[in-house]
Amino acid sequence: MTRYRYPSIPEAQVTPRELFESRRRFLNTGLALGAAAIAPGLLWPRSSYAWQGALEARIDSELPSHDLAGGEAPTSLRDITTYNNFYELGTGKRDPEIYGHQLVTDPWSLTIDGEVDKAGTFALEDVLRHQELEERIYRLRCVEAWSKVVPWIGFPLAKLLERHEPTSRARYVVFESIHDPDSLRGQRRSVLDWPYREVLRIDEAMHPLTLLAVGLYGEILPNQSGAPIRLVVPWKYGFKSIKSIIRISLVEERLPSSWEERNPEEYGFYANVNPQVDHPRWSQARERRIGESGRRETLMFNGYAEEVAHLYAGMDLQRHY
Ligand SMILES: Nc1nc2c(c(=O)[nH]1)N[C@H]1C(S)=C(S)[C@@H](COP(=O)(O)O)O[C@H]1N2
Ligand SMILES: [Mo]
Repeated sequence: MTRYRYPSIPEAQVTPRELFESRRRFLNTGLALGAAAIAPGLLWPRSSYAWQGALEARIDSELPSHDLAGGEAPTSLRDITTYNNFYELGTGKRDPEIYGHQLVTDPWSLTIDGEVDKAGTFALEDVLRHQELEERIYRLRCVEAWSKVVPWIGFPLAKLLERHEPTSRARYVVFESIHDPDSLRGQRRSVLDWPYREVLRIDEAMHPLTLLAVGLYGEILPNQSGAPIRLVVPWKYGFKSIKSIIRISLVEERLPSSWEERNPEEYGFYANVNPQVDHPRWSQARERRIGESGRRETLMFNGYAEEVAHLYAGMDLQRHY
C-alpha cells in the first residue's frame, strides 16, 4: 500500500537518545526507591512516576531552543497560566487555573487509530520515550483578539504520526480531548458538544511547525494549559490548538471541529489567522497582547506566512476562513 510521504527521522538520531533515556529511568528508579525507604508515605504512585518523573528529568536537561516569534519577548509565566480558555474547566479566563485540579492527568494514554498501519492505545510515557524534545517560542493568537508569546516544550506532531504509518487514505487528522463530566465542571454544561474535537488537513498536521506540547517555560504543562499533551498550531486561531488530547484519528472524510459545529459562520474549518477577514462580530485587524497596554497589528498567518502560505495557494481565503 502506498503511504503518505513525509521526511523521515534517521534511525541513528533516535537510538542514542533511547539508550540515554533508559539509563536515566534506571537511575530515577533507584532514587525513588531510596526515598521510599526514608519516607514510605511520600512514595509517588507508580503511574505518576511513569510519565511525570521521566519527563521532568528530560525537561531539566539542556533542550535545543528555537525562537519562532521573531525575537518578541515571551509573555510572563503568570499571564500565560492565569488567562486561559479551557471550557472543560469553565468559561471564565481564571477558571482553568482555579479548577485545574479537576483534570486528572495520571495515568494518561493516547489512542492513535483510523487510517494508520500501526494503531493502538499507548501509555503517555511510551509515546514520549520515542520523541526528541525541544523548546519552541511561538505566538498564540486567540480568535477573541488577544495573544501571547509562549515558550513551549514539545515535538513535531509529524514525528508521532510517522511512527504509526498513515495510509494513503489518511486525508484529515481528528483530535479529541478528555471527556470526564464527573470531574470536569465545565463538561456538565453543553457549551459545546463534548468532547472537544479539532481537525486538521493531513498536510497541516504534517507541517514541521505543528507541535505537540508537553511543557512550557521549562516545566511540565500546567493543567490549565492543556496537560499532559496539547496541540499547538501557531498560524491558526487558538481554538485549533486543542488541549489534553486522548485520541488522534486519521480519517478519509472531513469532520467538523467542535467550534465549527457550534457556529460555522463564526468559526471556520481553517481558522488561519488573517487580519483581513473579520469575525462576524469584531475586527481581526488588531490584537491585545496579554501583559501589554494598547493593541498590535495582527500578522498574516500570525507571522508564519513564509512557512505556511503555500499550503493554501490558490484558495480564496475570504471564503475558506
Ligand atoms: N480541550 C480544549 N482545548 C482548547 C480550548 C478548550 O476550551 N478546550 N480552548 C482553545 C482556545 S479558544 C484557545 S485560545 C487556546 C488557549 O490556550 P491557552 O489557555 O493555553 O492560552 O486553547 C484552545 N484549546
Ligand atoms: Mo481562543
